[in-house]
Amino acid sequence: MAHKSKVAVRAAVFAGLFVIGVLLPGVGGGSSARADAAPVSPAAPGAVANDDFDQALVIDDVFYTNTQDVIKATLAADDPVLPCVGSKKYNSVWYRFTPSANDTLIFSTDGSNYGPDIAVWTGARGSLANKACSGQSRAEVAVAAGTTYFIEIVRGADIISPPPTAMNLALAVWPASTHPASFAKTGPANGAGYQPAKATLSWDTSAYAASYAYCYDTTDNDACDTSWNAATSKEAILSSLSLGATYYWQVRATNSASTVDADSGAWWSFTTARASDLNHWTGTVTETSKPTAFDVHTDGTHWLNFTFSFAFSGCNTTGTAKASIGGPGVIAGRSFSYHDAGLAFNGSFPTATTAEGRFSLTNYPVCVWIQPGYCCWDSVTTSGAWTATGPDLPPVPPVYTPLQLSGH
Ligand SMILES: [Ca+2]
Ligand SMILES: [Ca+2]
Repeated sequence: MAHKSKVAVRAAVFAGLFVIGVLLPGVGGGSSARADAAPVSPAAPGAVANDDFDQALVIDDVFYTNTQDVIKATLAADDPVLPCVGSKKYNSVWYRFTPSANDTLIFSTDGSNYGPDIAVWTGARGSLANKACSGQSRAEVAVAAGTTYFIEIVRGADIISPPPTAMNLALAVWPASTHPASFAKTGPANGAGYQPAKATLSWDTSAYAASYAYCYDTTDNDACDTSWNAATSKEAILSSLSLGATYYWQVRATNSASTVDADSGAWWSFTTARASDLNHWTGTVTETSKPTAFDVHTDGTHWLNFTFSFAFSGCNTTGTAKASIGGPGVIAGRSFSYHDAGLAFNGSFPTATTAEGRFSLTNYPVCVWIQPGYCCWDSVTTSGAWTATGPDLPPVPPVYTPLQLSGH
């Protein structure tokens, strides 16, 4: 069950999707099923060049990068047990490196799509000595000049669901002394207004960064007056921001070498919508009692805080879950729309006090809690219509038609 949870969590993180917890006691059951591809001979089409220890790809120097599809890679009978995960795991591929100087290196599988584990070995086939092992995407290893290191990358997860059609490995190696690369904040845009109380901060990747931290406060002094909050992904969803307040924020990237601030140290700001800026609209998913709600800026130009509930059926149960997007999004021509990788909705205003639209979910992950700490991940694909009512929408500006000349 732990493995099952690990796989699904990784899949959800890669998809970058919003997930919702639903408590469901007493459902589950462990699984020992394996998703290994059928055995293939080394000469089969699509075979992986460095599948076997004896065909390890040579890392000639760092920095080093290599990408390949390892779905046809296999486990050899004498592949070693990874001490950090307690077994040999699957789809092993091999690299080797003989440094010319003592160094400390980072081996990274960031950007791979199957959650690889990393092990680094010295010695000879059949009697390898483990120097590093990581169930995460990176391993840090002190290497000695003249020693040959064997780097083994495996699929750690017992099951990947749905079964992948490609397992893309992205291996990168760099000295641990490398500073995080300069990077930029992406949203909300600097100076943006009408932000929701659950604003989403986002930023670009900083190459070589191990982690990120963000700070937001209400004092405009290019300094953190609250505290730095750890983040491992490229966004953070804030909560319970004050209405009608201006926030100043910054993100920094850290690794074992140093810390680098985004945008060369420049702080950004955004302002949340005031309560008096917003009209609240409520309704239901059509032909059900499941609620829909969103806010509209009183000038009719933006929506915020769009929420709808949907039914799901999976993990041996049925239930209701909720999807929520803070926005803001633009309302143009009395209509609006939103879509990301797994969720889409649109709406329009037939009258000043009524709204209607549709929503759809595509492989949208929903966590059904089996017991504390473990959830069954359901993948929901559904669609429907919604209707809502609200206080009023500003009148559509009159459309002036050209004066018709008469008499001919
Ligand atoms: Ca192999
Ligand atoms: Ca400040």
